[in-house]
Amino acid sequence: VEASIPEHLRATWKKYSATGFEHKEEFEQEFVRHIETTLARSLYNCDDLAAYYGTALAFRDRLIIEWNKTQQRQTLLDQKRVYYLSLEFLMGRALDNAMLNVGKKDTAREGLEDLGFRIEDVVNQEHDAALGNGGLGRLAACFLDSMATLNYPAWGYGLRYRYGIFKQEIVDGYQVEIPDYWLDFNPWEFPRHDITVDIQFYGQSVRHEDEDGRVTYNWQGGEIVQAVAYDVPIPGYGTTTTNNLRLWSSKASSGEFDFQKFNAGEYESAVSDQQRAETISAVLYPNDNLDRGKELRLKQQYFWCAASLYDIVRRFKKTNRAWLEFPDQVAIQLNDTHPTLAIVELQRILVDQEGLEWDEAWKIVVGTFGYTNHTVLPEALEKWSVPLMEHLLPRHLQIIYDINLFFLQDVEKKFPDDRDLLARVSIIEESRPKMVRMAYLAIIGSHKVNGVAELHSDLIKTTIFKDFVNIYGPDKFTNVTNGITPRRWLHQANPRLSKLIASKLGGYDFLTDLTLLDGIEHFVDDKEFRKEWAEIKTENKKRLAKHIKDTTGYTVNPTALFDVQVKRIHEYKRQQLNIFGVIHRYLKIKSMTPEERKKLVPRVSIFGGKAAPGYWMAKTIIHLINKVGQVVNNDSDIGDLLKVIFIEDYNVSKAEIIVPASDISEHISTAGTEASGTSNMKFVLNGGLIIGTCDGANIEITREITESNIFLFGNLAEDVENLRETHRYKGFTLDEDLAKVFESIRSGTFGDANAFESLIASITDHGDYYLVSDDFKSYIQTQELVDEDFQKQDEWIAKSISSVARMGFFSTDRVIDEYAESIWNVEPLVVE
Ligand code: Z57
Repeated sequence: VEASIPEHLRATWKKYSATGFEHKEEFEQEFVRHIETTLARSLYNCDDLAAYYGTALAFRDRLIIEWNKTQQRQTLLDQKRVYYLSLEFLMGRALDNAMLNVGKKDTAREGLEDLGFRIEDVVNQEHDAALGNGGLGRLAACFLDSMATLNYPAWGYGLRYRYGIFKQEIVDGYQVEIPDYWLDFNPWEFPRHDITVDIQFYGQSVRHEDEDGRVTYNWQGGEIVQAVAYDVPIPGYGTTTTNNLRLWSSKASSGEFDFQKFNAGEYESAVSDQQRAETISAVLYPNDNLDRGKELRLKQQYFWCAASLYDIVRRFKKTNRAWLEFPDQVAIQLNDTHPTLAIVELQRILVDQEGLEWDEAWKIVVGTFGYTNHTVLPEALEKWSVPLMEHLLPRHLQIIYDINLFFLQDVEKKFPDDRDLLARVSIIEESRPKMVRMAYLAIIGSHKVNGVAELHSDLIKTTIFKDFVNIYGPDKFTNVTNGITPRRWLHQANPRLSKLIASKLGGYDFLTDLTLLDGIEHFVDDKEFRKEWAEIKTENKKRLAKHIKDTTGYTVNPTALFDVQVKRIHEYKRQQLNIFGVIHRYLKIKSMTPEERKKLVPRVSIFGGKAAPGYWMAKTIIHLINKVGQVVNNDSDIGDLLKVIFIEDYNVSKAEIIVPASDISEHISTAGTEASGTSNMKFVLNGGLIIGTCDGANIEITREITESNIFLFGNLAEDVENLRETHRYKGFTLDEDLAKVFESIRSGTFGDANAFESLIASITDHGDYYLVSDDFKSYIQTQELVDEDFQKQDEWIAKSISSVARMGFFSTDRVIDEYAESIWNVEPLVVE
């Protein structure tokens, strides 16, 4: 079907082509038009929420116009494209970001003022797009921002969950999960009801042999679910490039539901078929760094991989190229092992549907994929049971077995008679039931494997993937240290700091070349600059203090030291170490004379983060933090010297308030467990110092900002294994001060002691796997150093400034250029 407008009619078309607003007056006009027509409201009925929608729609028009042009340009120039496959995109709010990226925030501010609105109130109406759990999902969102900013022809592919990560409420000190129904009216997505893919599940693989003896397999029967595309425009900063994030939504394939069943009176079954189909994209699994092996999760993974690959292959086929050129046109990056089935699906398409020979197809597959590993935690490494895989995806399991067979044959050739090696590297784990090891499949099906920080990339090469380094050689494995987008995490979250920096550097170029930040190092000794720097921090702390007051009722002193740990709650991230440290501080203050107390630095310990709903220990940690807060904050003997705050429902938009307000933040995982961490980068970029272990990206941050600007403590990764062994076989001695903390909890200081027994026992009786006791002393001592240094405010500010000056390396712009160069082999598009 020819869908394009005939040549001789195009002039008329072009004359009326939409352009979007430019000036304030045009913005106002568009705003009012959308309120009055799109939203069917009026000036007599326009609250902040309506104003948000009006503003969002005015900006959306601009984005979609540029989106269209970008897509046309990418199609016309037909360069190699990148596809970033991620089950999570933790986008946060879109409006503020869109306004800043297209450079029209001031225009909107003035326009909104003319119409009776404050831009901050309008922006705050937006519901976060929370399609992710934590670091991995937020990294994907930062990548999208950088890929668009750098003009790479790049698409994200994900799932359009009806429910994102749950909303957290704290009731009586316990976490309660509330569903996050966010799609009521989302102005940032465009349903593409014409872009659908039928996705098959179950059924059987049928063997067929033709007259020449050629054997083929065909996947038949089972059930079909339809994938519908929803597109989200991704504007780059300071460029017209507007890339696409395509999210798939599931629905029953007959459209509504089975009318035959319906007419036959089987109403319930007709409706339940439909509901079962819609269930696939209904909800994000709320686990971070944990694999639970649920069938619905596997269905989500295949549904999304199959729809995305169909789409990518369809686009490639339009160019009429030979299949061999596929890897020259397409790079697919796997964000963790969640999309590993895409490898198998592409092999199936090429062999079963396009009739390529196995070897030819496999070369194409391996040339196309890259795999990023984000964790070494054993409980997070995905494995799927063979019976489940066989039931849901019978043909894929066969292909996996063949991939494994050919791989093991190659290994056997290279390392003859090493049966142990074959068992160790087999994709199939010979357990009961047998399991498919997804990371191994991802390694074998990709041409590059990368970790996300230097230490982490070294660790995967020497531990979990050691055998594969032997087999493939070291060049297949590489490091790309994570980053963050300075647009959202500096310019948007901390506009005053961004402005101050721009005033010294003569403009905002640092936002697209973050290494330019080193220019502010010249002003470290500038009194006036230091003063303004400190004032901005105080302003940001006041803003957070207000949020704390509004949401918890507690009053905190903005001149106190703000000590922040916000991230998913996990034993390996050791929020328990932090709260035990807080209790230690509390007990110490209680035992001090009034004279001694005068010398103390008042501190506000701020926590935030969600626990996976089934993670009992993480929920216990949240409970303890809240109970400690109740006791300490209401202890009149303590006053401002210590406050303990748990901020409910930590998410991206809260991070934008919290991050710029920290004096010190905690990144204190057991060495060797946090692959990278990215909030550490956000805090330092906003002038906060950090206390941390030698783990993940903390190490590279230290290298950049120098050791005198960071508070490091604790055992090193290389010693962790030995310490654990020692605990297991020689028993272990509890740190004295930690013992006192436990005594105090057990005596009921923070309410029912039984509630916290399992948390204490995990340390005292079950081997202290995360080395809380081993690191306690050096943690406490380092916190004392923090107190001392904070009292020398002038030096503290100097540290803050020179740290920010040296953070250039941690921009996702650098990260994306590295992926493009060393893994994807793609070039940016030239955009006038
Ligand atoms: C997740 O957020 C991360 C790793 C995972 O395997 C899963 Br599942 C979720 C995180 C790491 O824990 C962080 O250390 C890292 O900074 C982040 O991924 C981005 O690489």
